[in-house]
Amino acid sequence: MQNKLIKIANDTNLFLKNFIKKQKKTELISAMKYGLFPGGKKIRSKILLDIGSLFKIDYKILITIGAAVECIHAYSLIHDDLPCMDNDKLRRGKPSTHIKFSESTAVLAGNSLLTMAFEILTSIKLNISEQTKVNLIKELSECSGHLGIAGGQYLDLSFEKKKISKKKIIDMEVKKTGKLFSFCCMAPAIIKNKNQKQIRFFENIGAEIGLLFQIADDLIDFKGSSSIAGKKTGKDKKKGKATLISLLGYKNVIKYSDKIKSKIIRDLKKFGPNSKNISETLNYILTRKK
Ligand code: GRG
Repeated sequence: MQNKLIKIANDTNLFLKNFIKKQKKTELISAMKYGLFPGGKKIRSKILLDIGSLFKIDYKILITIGAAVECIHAYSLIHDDLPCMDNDKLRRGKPSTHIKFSESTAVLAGNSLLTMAFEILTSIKLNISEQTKVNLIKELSECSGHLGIAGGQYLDLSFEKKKISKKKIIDMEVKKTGKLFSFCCMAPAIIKNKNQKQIRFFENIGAEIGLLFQIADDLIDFKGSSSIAGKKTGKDKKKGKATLISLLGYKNVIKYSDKIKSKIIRDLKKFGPNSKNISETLNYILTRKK
């Protein structure tokens, strides 16, 4: 699994470096690159490739779409660390972008990575039809805005130091973290021109994977080591974050996440032997230390 992630990271980073190289140089590029590279685990791209393997979609197409997703992900991390959001000084084992540069530069570099994601999806070299590109852009913009990541982040911040129900915590986590995973699961079905029912099936699988991923992230914050995670741990309790751990307790959350994992694996089995790829990724997600 680790080797697969390294290959995905190398291929994605190479694509992004070449993409940026072809653009005119600006003062924001170094802050954008700082937020993007070395660039994290690339777990969203792995999910995209796993679901893509169920539909036998070309690797290069998936790496390109994954690169767009990683730009939005990097943007969300840059903004998440800002003093007006979670105020974190360490990310991916190095000073957060606003610490290294400045707050205004971090805001603008983040915004530029968001728009670059859509630029990537329109690129002529991405070998899918124009209509498919439009469909992907529509879904990705919905997943990123107030119905998705930005809306989820709003809820996350507004839930601090309050008693929040399980349903509301799940809704917040599915928006904040799950929506980008939903896009990764929907994209292959969109490329294959599947009907709305099938696309929504994959959207839901992505939401469940995202929830699982967020639970694992919360477990790392709860029990993990800061030096291994590359970011400060033990923050959620201090900030009074509404998480499933704070509501249900550690043991119940582990049971709950195992149940979600089994359901996802059961639901994807009908797609044939390549569904083993997603099982491998889910096991990684739940055992990861960073
Ligand atoms: C609209 C994109 C957008 C952003 C503005 C700041 C914000 C609103 C949203 C924050 C969303 C956020 C940070 C969710 C947490 C998701 C999460 C668990 C991130 C950690 O992902 P990893 O572990 O990171 O995949 P690496 O470093 O491995 O890439």
